[in-house]
Amino acid sequence: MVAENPRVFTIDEAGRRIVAANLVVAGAVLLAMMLLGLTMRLGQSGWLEVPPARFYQIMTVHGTGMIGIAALGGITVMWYFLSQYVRLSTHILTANLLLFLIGVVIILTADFIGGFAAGWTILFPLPTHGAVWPAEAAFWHLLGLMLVGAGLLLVALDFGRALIARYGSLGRSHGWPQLFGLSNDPLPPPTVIAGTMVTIVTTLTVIGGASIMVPMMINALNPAFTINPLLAKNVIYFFGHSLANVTIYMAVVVIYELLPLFAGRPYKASRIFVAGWTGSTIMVLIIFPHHLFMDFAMPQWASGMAQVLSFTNSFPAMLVTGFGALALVHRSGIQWSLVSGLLFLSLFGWLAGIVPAVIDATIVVNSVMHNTLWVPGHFHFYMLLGVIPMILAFMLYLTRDRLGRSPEKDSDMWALIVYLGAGLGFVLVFLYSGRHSVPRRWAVHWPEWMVYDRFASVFAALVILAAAFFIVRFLIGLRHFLSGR
Ligand code: HEM
Ligand SMILES: [Cu+2]
Repeated sequence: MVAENPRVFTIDEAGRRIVAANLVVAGAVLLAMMLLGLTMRLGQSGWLEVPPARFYQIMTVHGTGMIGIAALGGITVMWYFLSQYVRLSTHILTANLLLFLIGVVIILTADFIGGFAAGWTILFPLPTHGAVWPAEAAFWHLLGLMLVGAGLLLVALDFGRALIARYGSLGRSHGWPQLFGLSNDPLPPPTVIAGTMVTIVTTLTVIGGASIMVPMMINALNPAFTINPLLAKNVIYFFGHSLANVTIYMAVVVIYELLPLFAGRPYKASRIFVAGWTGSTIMVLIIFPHHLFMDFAMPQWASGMAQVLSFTNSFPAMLVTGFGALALVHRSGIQWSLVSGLLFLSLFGWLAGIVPAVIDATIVVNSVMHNTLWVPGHFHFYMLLGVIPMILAFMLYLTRDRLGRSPEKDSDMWALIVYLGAGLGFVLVFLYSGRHSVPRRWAVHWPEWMVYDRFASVFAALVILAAAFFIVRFLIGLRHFLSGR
């Protein structure tokens, strides 16, 4: 078995190849989806003619594709680091990529050719009663989603198998015996604890998603088979909220594993760390009713619980990660480079992005902000400035910024500054527009709103420039990684 806190990560050739393939696909899809995002902003700003039906197809592909690559990139980060502690299957990671690619082709066809445009949230009954597109398009879109989900489920089950083989149970690999004072053994490493959480949450989430998508697919083929829309909405948000969130918990291990390399100190788990992650494991799965505050048929206790838990949900894992990272680098003489810079950017994006999210999860605020651009504002904050920089940091680490590189060689820090500055500008425009009640998911904006949309378009173009720079650097360095040097 490999040492706890390894300073050098080992990976065999098959592993390197599939990790590289995953990241190439993630990088390419990320750029394509960003360009679709820019297209929407340009359409709203009146600078580009985007027919409304096309806008909603683009919106659906963009949202689905982005969550898809956040999951693909996140699970690759997790796989790479977790494989330092437990034996994972490269075949399963390969199967996941194939399922992902097949799913993407089906989704693109269903949306851009079939016309499906019900948004990434596929809320029933819109997908099958869209009127603008045939019900078969919904069937195929859902099938594509199921394939992507099946791939993730396979990887999560492989994680679970490997963790149980090494630690005996998921409770042990989560550090629970130590947390409850039942054992004095050393705690599992942070990545193993996080990997356990990801295993549990991903498995439940994907199964939950399938349990509503299958009935919806039947409904698409046979409208006589009906579904309770409120039940559907609950299950869909159990799936959608948890899946979008678990991508952060997958990718965050890049901080636990790489920051120590720059700071020259190990990142160790503690009982507080385990407690934090345990809190997040439970809460991330039960706070989805904060998406249903406007559904007055929901029991009041569900909304109350969701509001309270939304306040506390993200804090545990986030605080232990944030404080842990600060303690780690405090007076460590950390080496600044693109990778360590992106790691810090991602911490900032995650921590700061939670604030507008929590505000929106407050019932009195939600009743005003619910369908405004505040909502994309908060999730773009922690996705664009949190999860994506974690994945980019991992890409750059693998291919060029290996340890030992002196910081003055990084003449490319401009890309980091542009990404941060323009990314922040982009999400702040969303939030500001939301505060001024600009609705979300409107293809056509009033002229009064267009000035915001134009600022957002310029920021988006700059973010894409910086992201393209990171991804090209990654592609250029890929040979070194593949050859194992
Ligand atoms: C350059 C970067 C990006 C741009 C320009 C962009 C742009 C947009 C726009 C204009 C919308 C529609 C807003 C509206 O409702 O009017 C949107 C929605 C969305 N975006 Fe992005 N985005 C970017 C990055 C991301 C990232 C990194 C993620 C996640 C990893 C993401 C996930 C989503 C999701 C889930 C939706 C909601 C789709 C729906 O309503 O069904 N976006 N984005
Ligand atoms: Cu949520």
